[in-house]
Amino acid sequence: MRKTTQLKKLLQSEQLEFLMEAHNGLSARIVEEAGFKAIWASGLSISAALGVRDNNELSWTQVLEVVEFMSDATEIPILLDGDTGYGNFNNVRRLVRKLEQRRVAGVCIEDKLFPKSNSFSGEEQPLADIEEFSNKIKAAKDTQQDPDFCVVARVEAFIAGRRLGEALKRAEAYYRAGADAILIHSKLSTADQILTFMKEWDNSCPVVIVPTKYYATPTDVFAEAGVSTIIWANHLLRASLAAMQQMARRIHEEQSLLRVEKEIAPIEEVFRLQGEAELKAAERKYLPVRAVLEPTANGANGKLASGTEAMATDQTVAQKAVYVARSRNLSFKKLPRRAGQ
Ligand code: SPV
Ligand code: MG
Repeated sequence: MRKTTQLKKLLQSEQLEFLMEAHNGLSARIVEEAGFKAIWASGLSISAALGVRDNNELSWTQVLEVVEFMSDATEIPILLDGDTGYGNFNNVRRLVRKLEQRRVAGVCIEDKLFPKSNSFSGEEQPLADIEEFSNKIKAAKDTQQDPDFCVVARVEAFIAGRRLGEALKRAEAYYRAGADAILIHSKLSTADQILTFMKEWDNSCPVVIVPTKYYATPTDVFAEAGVSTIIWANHLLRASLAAMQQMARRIHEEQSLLRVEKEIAPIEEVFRLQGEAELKAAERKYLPVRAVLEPTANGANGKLASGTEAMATDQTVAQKAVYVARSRNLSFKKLPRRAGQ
């Protein structure tokens, strides 16, 4: 099933669904292996992982490059946190075209102004004009080639200190403009704003939430309220921060790897997550073989002609080398050709 279709089905499913944050190819693969059905490519996490602020300090093509690595590394769909769309309707159109080319399943855009700030930082969060933002949504929907590409409209009314009426008015306008789902955001430590929104929302399209600040509310409460999808927005980044800070301090203090080696992932796990096994299999399939002669058990020299090993430039030469080695009772092994040979 196409990634776009997977994401659309997830947003429209009857049961509560979950997206987990990732910020690069490696974390995206970890999310997929953990069993999640989809990935949230978080603007906060991607920018933080690159050491910059979540204030559009990354250019949109830099974000695109990161999300391309994530998309290549996984088969589950990715919903990109596209901030405000990096400009006006025209920038959104170009973004959607580029995301589709990279097999990114959807984009979420928020009704703030470029350059945006993270929703949890500071009080000043100016909102976009409703009509202008609705047209951005419309432009995105008109641009997509794949009918299942998803555009999620994020309502920041509560973040900007506005009331329920404003949140509902915006959500309805964005739905009418073609949004596949509404993301309603809140920075309160309780879920009050979200639950009152859900009571009034007429369920015309699915609702997505990000319970980073109201994390103490049990997940069942959201399911009962009719929420479609929960985004765990930054938890892999924050877990890795804690692990890296602790490990850097330990190794700095201990000036030795002796005690820490057992506590961290083995190098082989890094290779596995990078997909080393696939490359090995591909080498067996695509690289010409060479026969290497080795001394036999009785001490005979494995030299074939003047060299120490019979290099094969193609299969036929390799087979000849193996044949000669066998006829002289020499042991041999076949190795894949190394780069430059
Ligand atoms: C992100 O993950 O970048 C988000 C969610 O936009 S939040 O940080 O809660 O604004
Ligand atoms: Mg963001």
